[in-house]
Amino acid sequence: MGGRLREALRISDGRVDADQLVARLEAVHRFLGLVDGYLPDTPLSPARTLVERAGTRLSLSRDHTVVALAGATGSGKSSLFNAMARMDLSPVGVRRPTTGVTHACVWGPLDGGTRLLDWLGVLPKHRFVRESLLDGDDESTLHGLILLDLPDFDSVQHSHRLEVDRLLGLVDLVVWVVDPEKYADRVVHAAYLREFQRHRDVTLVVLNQADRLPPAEVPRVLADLRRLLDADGLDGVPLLATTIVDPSGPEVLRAELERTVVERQAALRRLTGDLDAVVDALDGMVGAPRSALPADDPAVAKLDRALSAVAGVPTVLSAVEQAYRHRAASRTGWPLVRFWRRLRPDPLRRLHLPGPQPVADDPERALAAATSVPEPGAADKSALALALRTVAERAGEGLPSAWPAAVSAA
Ligand SMILES: Nc1nc2c(ncn2[C@@H]2O[C@H](COP(=O)(O)OP(=O)(O)O)[C@@H](O)[C@H]2O)c(=O)[nH]1
Ligand SMILES: [Mg+2]
Repeated sequence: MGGRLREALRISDGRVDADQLVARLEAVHRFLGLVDGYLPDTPLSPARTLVERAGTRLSLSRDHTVVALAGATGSGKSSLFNAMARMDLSPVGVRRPTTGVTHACVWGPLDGGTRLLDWLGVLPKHRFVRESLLDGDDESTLHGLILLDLPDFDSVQHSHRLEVDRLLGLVDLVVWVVDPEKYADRVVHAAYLREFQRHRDVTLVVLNQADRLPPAEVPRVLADLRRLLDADGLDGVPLLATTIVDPSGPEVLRAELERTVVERQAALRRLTGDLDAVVDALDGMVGAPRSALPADDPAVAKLDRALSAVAGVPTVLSAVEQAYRHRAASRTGWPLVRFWRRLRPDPLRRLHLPGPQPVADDPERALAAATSVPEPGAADKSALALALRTVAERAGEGLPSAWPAAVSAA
């Protein structure tokens, strides 16, 4: 699996094919079903969670793109949210206690968006709808956008950070909002941006409050921020400078969001990034194809013998041999000897095993037969245990580390 498979499943122009994504998710689902009960649960749970989440996300709406504005306190998330909506929807504060509530604005008819917002956990009273019919046509280019204004991720309130982390795990695209003062903040980079390496295709960085820098300084700060992003493994992500003090200041962000919404790729790309991560993690549990142990493998032959011994095959064999002689003699030979032989018990019947006629159609007799073969001795049992262990070890040799124990247990 791993890298080559991933590359093969991407369409060459960077677009993700929805059917192929679904096929990959189904393959992981099948894999999880096959190993269920054999492998420990913990390493499999991220894959299980993803398969479920991806299934839900894709079934709720493929027409919507969920974009989150994330960042530190005061970077301007709420201001940009209001600027995109062209309405004051989310409270903006100079020096205020931060809010732990996520606000959402939906462009276009709500339709499937309602269930998506329920799933995202945005409360109905914090949802707004921008219908282009009310504004002439200038909002129609954002149709399908669900923009979220997240709580501050550097909030002193633990619950706010939990809410941010929860939503960052669900949204399709993240716009990281930084300001000239705090753009190099260690927390932003170490705790968040670096974690989004896999989601480079659905990550956007905005240097807001650009008006607070002398115009000549803006390119230098952008270059510095770009260097930090490269170090985070986020090379190539779009980086924009915005300001809300000038009406045209947030337009670059708006244009970027319009492009994202029209493409309808963000959700698929996000899930592809997540899927790549879980597939890479499962890679360690999947080895090269292996053939079964050959029947003439010494370990298999030994197991064969040990199983025979425990099942009482040698006892039955010698009884069959004696019974053959006994029955042959009782049908042939001198009449007096024949009569005398008939008085002696048949060795097979002594074991409650049938005579020449088959027992398959008589379960009771079969059961009686089975229970009358002498119990295996301790030596036979321990020889069997040893033979089993050897076969399990041979079969598990060279398998990825999760498997040998599972093979032995099976
Ligand atoms: N000068 C300037 N101030 C801004 C800009 N964007 C936001 N602000 C101010 O920064 C403060 C924090 O903004 P807010 O949107 O509440 O940030 P949030 O905490 O990230 O939601 C408010 O006083 C805003 O008016 C900007 O582009 N330029
Ligand atoms: Mg805010």
